Amino acid sequence: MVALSNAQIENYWRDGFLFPLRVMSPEKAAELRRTLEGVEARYAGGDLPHDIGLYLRTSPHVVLPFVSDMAMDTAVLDAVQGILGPDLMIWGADFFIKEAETTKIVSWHQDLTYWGLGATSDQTTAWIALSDVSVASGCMRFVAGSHKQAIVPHNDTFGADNLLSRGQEIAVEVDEADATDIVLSPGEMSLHHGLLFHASGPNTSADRRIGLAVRFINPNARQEVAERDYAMLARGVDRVGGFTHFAAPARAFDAGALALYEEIREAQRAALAEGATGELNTYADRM
Ligand SMILES: O=C(O)CCC(=O)C(=O)O
Repeated sequence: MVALSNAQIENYWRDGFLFPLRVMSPEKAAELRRTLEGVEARYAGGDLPHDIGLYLRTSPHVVLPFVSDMAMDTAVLDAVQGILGPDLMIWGADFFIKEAETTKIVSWHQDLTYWGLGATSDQTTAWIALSDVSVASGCMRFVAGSHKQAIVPHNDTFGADNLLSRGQEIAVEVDEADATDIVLSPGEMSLHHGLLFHASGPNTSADRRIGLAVRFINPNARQEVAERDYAMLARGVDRVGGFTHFAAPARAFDAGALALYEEIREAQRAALAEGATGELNTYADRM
């Protein structure tokens, strides 16, 4: 696999993001999409403790082997290693799915606002496209260089169309004209820093827009709000030990993984819910 070039690494730290990076073939992306849609169909009947939508939206890598495999794919890890170094852990993962011709959006926000990890650069998000991700289908939009500021104030809007837990929105002016459209083809990915101002619009296209956001940290990251926190070691070693490690699931939704899912959800909710001015969305731990 091809590691990031020095120029790409410099661009990431200058802009706060990097794209497009091809991490798998279009055929492989199509196969993963079929697997995802098979899981959606198989569990639509509600024979799990929570709605299948919750498991996909928050931490699917804990309960679904195809997601942990996707997150730990060599090409993905090689790129992330260029940013975070050789020791990599997966702190979280989220499918962001916007159905065809729907109004769901993501408001302008900085990821690190509610993660309890502080304003650290020891994290990055790898967002992997499993469908066409265009302006029409509601691609992400990034403001270059905005990761160089601290965490700015956010307001909770709790908007019904917002995919975020509190509909959190940056309270300062964001100049939309400065934003870059992060257009991706199936099998491509972007990387973004957790302080970067970003948002995404509605899906006006005739197909679903599907992406998996994998939240990587290195062992220097620290959970500052929740009493304990969890991470999956993806590469290298953890010489710091600030996170409880767990293994990738062996089978979809096995009993051990379902129990672990609840433990992680409970622990991470403590950070996500801190200071909330209302009830979190139904998918209470949406980030
Ligand atoms: O998928 C989207 O539209 C937004 C995702 C996002 O905010 C993130 O991955 O941090």
